Amino acid sequence: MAHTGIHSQPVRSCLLLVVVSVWVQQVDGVWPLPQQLDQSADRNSLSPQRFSFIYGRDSAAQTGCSVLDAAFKRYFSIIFPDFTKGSGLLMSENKSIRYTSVSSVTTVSTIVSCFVVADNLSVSEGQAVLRSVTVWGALRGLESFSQLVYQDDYGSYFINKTEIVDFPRFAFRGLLLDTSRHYLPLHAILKTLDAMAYSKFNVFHWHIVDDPSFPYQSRTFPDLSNKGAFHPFTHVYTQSDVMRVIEHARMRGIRVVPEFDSPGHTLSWGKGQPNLLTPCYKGDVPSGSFGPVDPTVDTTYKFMESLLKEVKFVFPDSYVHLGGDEVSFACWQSNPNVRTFMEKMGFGKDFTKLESFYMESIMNMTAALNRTSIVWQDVFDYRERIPQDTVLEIWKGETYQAELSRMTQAGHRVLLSAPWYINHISYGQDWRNSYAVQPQNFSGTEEQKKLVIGGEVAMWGEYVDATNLNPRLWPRACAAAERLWSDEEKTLDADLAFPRLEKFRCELLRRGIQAEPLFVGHCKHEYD
Ligand code: CP6
Repeated sequence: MAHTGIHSQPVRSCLLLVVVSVWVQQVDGVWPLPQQLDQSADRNSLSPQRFSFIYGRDSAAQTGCSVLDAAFKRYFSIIFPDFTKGSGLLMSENKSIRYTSVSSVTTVSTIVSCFVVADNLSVSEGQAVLRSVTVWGALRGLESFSQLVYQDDYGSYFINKTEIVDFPRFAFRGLLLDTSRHYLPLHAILKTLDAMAYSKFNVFHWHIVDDPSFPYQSRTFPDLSNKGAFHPFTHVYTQSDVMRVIEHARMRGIRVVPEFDSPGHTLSWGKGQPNLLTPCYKGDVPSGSFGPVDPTVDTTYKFMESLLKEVKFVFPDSYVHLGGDEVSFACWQSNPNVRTFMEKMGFGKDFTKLESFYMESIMNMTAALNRTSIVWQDVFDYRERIPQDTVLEIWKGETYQAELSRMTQAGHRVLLSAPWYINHISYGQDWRNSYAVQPQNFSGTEEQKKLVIGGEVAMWGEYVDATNLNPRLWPRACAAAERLWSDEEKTLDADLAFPRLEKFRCELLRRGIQAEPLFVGHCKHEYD
């Protein structure tokens, strides 16, 4: 498999997963719910000593496929936590192990892996087969498989006979973390990526810099973090940190989309990049404070071009998020140079035109770098005619259905985030609100509905750091994960989902994710 496979994959990675002749007691035990799931009460036991993952004989992917080799090891540890201490070698030499080979579909991307489940009583039945067109689909199938295995009161492992056919409803299933309001240590980000994979999220939207701090250590402009981070050494993401995040994500089938939000939300940039921000005026004199990026000078565009070139080099994903939200016009208005520029450009007093002028220019840069822009809805709200392939992200809560209609009417692909701002908390089971969201319930044609490519859970960082990130994210983000993955018709009833989510939350705890409780109750295993 090509090392950069995930970045060339279409976001829409279809997955066909068939688990046949597998054996289990907990019916409907998979979160998010698979598209088709048939489970019988036939239960088969699994023996950790005799279990291994192997590649199907005809699979295009074989040992040496780094993503799946590593996933086999991870999922063995997840399924059998007590049996992972010794050697990492999982292959058993037991003769009773067999595998079923399945035909390959295409060359590079075909993966067939075989679960081999050896059972003392019926060895002939001791196997499970996972078929997928892509490596990424195989990862999702391994996750589902791992959720099917359970232990009885004596610690024996079981799995019921199960058949699953599965694929995602939406191609883009994102989670936003904000590392500017609070610095999140690398391990917190990596752990979040683990948990994302458990819920089948596939995009990490890294809102890496913003007003309060600039933790990204740039090679081209080292002063941005030297002067703009909370601390120049301890509160930064070095190039090697960023590479670790990207690689950790890739191994789990997760893309990393960086956001360099401008022209607003850039106060921290100004510390290390003189003359980038607009000086605000009080009457005829500079007040000493700064506003958004100064869109009237060439140096700004030269800087942005260099920065975006670096971003392209460092982040291999085809998407770059350019922000464009919440630009305050007061400072621009106060500045005489900006006012002169406005007159020269014929913008009158309409500062949305100035923002559009700036955004258009950096969207063009991004396109010239062969990257697709994602921008917040404000950019569309100010100027409906923007490059057609730009993806628009909706964050304003009140009006999101109308916005979905307007944006898709204009032919744009859209991401929905507004109803999934889970940095907001309230008393009670607020996951039910996330669960009730229907991203395609707006007035529009079938063609328009198809332009909704997915959505994002947003965890803004004003009140969140590594101490409370996990319980605030999990299991609340799981509700959106199921909405983005599963069939709408089969997931209408939150009461039906509740016991399955409770169980998944316990599974997250077992895997070391400190997910908060949904309500009164207990897990079989309690963790501190
Ligand atoms: N930071 C940036 C933020 C927000 C946005 N952009 C935000 C706005 C409203 C709420 C939560 C977050 N903190 N850069 C909006 C996209 Cl409720």
